[in-house]
Amino acid sequence: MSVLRAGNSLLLLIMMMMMMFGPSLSAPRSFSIDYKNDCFRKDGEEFRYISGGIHYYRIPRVYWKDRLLKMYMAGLNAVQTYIPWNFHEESPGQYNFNGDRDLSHFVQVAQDVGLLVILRVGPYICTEWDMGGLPAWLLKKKDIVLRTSDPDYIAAVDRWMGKLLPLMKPFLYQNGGPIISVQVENEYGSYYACDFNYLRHLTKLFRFHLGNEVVLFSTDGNGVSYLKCGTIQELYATVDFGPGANVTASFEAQRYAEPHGPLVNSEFYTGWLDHWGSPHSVIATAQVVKYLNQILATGANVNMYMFIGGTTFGFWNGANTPYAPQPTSYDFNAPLSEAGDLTDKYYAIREVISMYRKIPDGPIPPTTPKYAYGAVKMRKLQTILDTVEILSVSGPVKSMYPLTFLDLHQAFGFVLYRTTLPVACNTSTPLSSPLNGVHDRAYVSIDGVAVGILERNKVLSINVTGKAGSQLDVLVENLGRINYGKDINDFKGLVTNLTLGKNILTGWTMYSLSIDDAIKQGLIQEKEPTLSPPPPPAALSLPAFYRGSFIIPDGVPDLPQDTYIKLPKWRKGQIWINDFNLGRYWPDRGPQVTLFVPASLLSTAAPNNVTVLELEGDPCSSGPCTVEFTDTPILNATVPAHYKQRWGLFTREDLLD
Ligand code: 6DJ
Repeated sequence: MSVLRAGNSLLLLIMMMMMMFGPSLSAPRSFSIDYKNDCFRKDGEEFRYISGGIHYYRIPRVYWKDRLLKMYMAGLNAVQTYIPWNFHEESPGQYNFNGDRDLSHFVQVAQDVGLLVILRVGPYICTEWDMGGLPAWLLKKKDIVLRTSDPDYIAAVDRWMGKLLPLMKPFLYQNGGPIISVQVENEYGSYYACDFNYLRHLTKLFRFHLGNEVVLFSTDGNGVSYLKCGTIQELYATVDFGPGANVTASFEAQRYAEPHGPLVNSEFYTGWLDHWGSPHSVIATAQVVKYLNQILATGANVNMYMFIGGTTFGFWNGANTPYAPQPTSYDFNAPLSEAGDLTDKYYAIREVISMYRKIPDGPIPPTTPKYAYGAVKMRKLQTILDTVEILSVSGPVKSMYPLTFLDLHQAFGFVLYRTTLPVACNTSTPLSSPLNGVHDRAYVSIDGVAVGILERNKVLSINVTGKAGSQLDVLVENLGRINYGKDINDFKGLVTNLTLGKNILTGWTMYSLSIDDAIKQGLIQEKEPTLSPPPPPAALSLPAFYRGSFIIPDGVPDLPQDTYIKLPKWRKGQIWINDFNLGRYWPDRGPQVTLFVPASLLSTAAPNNVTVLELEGDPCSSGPCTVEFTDTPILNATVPAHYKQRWGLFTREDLLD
């Protein structure tokens, strides 16, 4: 009897301790690679992930939970995100993990929703993001060899990882968090450098900060030639490939680097990226589900790139070579649209997943409603030339030859280069960039009259006329740094001299323009009215600001809602909603016509300001002008025939049979 009672009390004690100390008394959490059985093991059990790509830096924070829940309800058990270094360390040593950049919060929300996390830390991440996520300030050492053992590059990487990885450590699976694996570098085997010491250094660095337990892996293309320079023994090698690839052959390629262990496709393409001036990429749902099914049937692990693409707000987009910048939308033709909408592709993928794992019970969060706020009347404010002193906080810098953005301590946006015509150009004289050094687009005016546009790789020369001593203004736009390949050291501005006829232009005054700050501080005003009548509409106008505002209507329930902005008569420029830099519009080039405006940018308490910097035309010169808020996105407009080009490996056709 007393033995029984003693037994009972022991049981009670154990139960109480379990309740008090929770999982710490149960078996430790573990996530590892089982080389014998070719699988992952989670807490000792065989485990396979079906994951989806989501980039927290492309979705407003308020929508993280909604998107993650939709992913969970599709049957995914994990999500994958990159971490863009340049988004968190815009200036050396100044870190930003607040608001939409609150990575820890994102990881926590994923865990709360029931998803594991695969972190792709880089430092290089590609992802159609400025310079593949590397901070442009690295280029201050002009001859830095990025993604190698270059000591200056390594020193910056070490500092960044010393900040980032300790932040992530508590979120590792074995420490109670959702992070099951961490990727080092990205498609390194596609990079020319092939510096194994660099990969080894990164691996040691990651181990130092994260410990020996976490699964570290690499991702490369699905061919031995890619894997050769992308893999080292200390990193588990995975591959990436989309619909149309030979699944068996692709995993055989992985087996070249990893004879044993789980099969992993780290990027299975559900869609594809766009470029300004090229047709919108679409990958048919039938193709996506056919190949997803094949991958799952082999027992492989998969991450769908992207499950939701989102939006590349502001100036953050990258570019491919030959120079082709990517648009603001990163919809990617993914199963959840840019705005998080449920699509047929979503349901079809869910259906396939349901053949392999139980889909959670419960409702899928519905598509968020969109609202057409309608036309907003815009009025012209000052031109860039009117505002240059206000916009250039640091004041003008003078130099014989043009300086780059970086020389002027400017990362993104616009710099105005000013000089005078050294000789009279009574007849048309070529103003040229003989070495193709306009990075990337320049809006040229003489004595305050727009005369032409120079563009990297496309327009290297325009003809101008003018008097000797006329003021020449060249507003240079950074259209996004190359994010893939050997040309990622992408300097911006006038990176080589301009010539006028046979003369090299000298004696430059340069203004770095802080437009984001000026808009925040309300510094851009309406132009003083002139007595002379407005000039007739010209083919080209001076880059100028425009503003309008609108009020969220009363009496409609659940406003504000998401919306899309469309600029039908406008040509190219940048949009700010209230103080937020929404992104570039360029309907002339296409294929993107509308920009996604999340409701979180809108206020019901005050009028909402729309500020537009239009670079080429003046839609207000020929009567009233408007922008329009609509409830339907347009991402697939026809692009002008002369801009259509094949981007080597970058078209969806390359992915399909
Ligand atoms: O890892 C890369 C992704 O970040 C792989 N990839 C995607 C994303 O950039 S283009 C789209 C690309 N790699 C370049 C090689 C394409 C054949």
